[in-house]
Amino acid sequence: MITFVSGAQTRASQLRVPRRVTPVIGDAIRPAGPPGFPDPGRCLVMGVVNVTPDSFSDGGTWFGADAAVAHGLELAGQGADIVDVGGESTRPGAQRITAGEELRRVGPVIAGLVAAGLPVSVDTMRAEVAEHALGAGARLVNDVSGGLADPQMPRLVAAAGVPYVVMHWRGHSHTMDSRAVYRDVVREVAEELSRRVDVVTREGVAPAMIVLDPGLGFAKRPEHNWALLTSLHRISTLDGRAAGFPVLIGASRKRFLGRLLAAPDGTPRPFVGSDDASQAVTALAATAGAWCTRVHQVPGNADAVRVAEAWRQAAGQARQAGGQAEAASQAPPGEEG
Ligand code: PMM
Repeated sequence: MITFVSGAQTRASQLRVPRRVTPVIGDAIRPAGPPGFPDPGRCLVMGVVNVTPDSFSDGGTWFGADAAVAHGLELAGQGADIVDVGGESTRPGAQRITAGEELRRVGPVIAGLVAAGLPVSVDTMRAEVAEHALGAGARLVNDVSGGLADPQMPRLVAAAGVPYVVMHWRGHSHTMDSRAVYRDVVREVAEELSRRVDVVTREGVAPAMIVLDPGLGFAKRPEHNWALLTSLHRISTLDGRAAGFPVLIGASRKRFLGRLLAAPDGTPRPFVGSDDASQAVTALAATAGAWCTRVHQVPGNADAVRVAEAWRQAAGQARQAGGQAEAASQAPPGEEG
């Protein structure tokens, strides 16, 4: 659109072509994280320690307590800001284990990592397991069911006053693939997460303690995961219902990456071969303002979040410079410069 400045005679210098402020990729707001965790001014890296014989990506590798503690220490040494310890596999089709077995798996590992001074989170859907883990020094509860699997969980987390990852979830692993049906995945995930936020806050969880997670791969087909990844701001704000919660992303080694990288005959890439793609997702999600990325391989992701932060800062400066140029171009003649 061309705007003519006032005056009967129009000279070329009086033609005002409003400059469009170029959209800058990477200047999305990153809401502050919950208290009790470092804020290094970038997306955090959560390193995964699965103490399970059957997790999708690394089941069995760190099953013994000593091996699991050593692995957690290694991840922290490589740059993980948080170490996430889980004892129950959530891979599609997985059957549940007892709370006793879950505790037997994670208890000594959490104790060992806390003793070494690491910030530890517990990946569990059970209040009983979370309670023991918090007693052993875990600082965050990562509940992939967002409080749906165990209704006692929100009250326990509220009483403990720790941060709570509320992930989007539609049911246990043996049913989740059949529940991956959406008309508008971003709208529905935001809506369902919003209902969970209502429930957990009613149970006493402080909003400042809540971290949201779209639950990539949990009742999601590949196209659903991609749609969610490109709409982190709508997840963070619950599609306009909230000012913005911090968001955690768990894309690492998920099936949708293996499918993206499939061989020409359609055979999905084995998950260990998708670590580079996981890092690419980390870089993009961190650039879009994610608070934390949950990953199995730390070094490349620790680099990726730093690249993303440099990008975000440059994007912020570019946006500012664009805004100043825009203001100057809108100023009446003679006031420029
Ligand atoms: N994914 C898995 C396990 N825990 N927690 C959160 N918050 N987000 C996730 O996406 C998530 C999770 C499953 O992955 P794994 O069993 O391969 O670690």
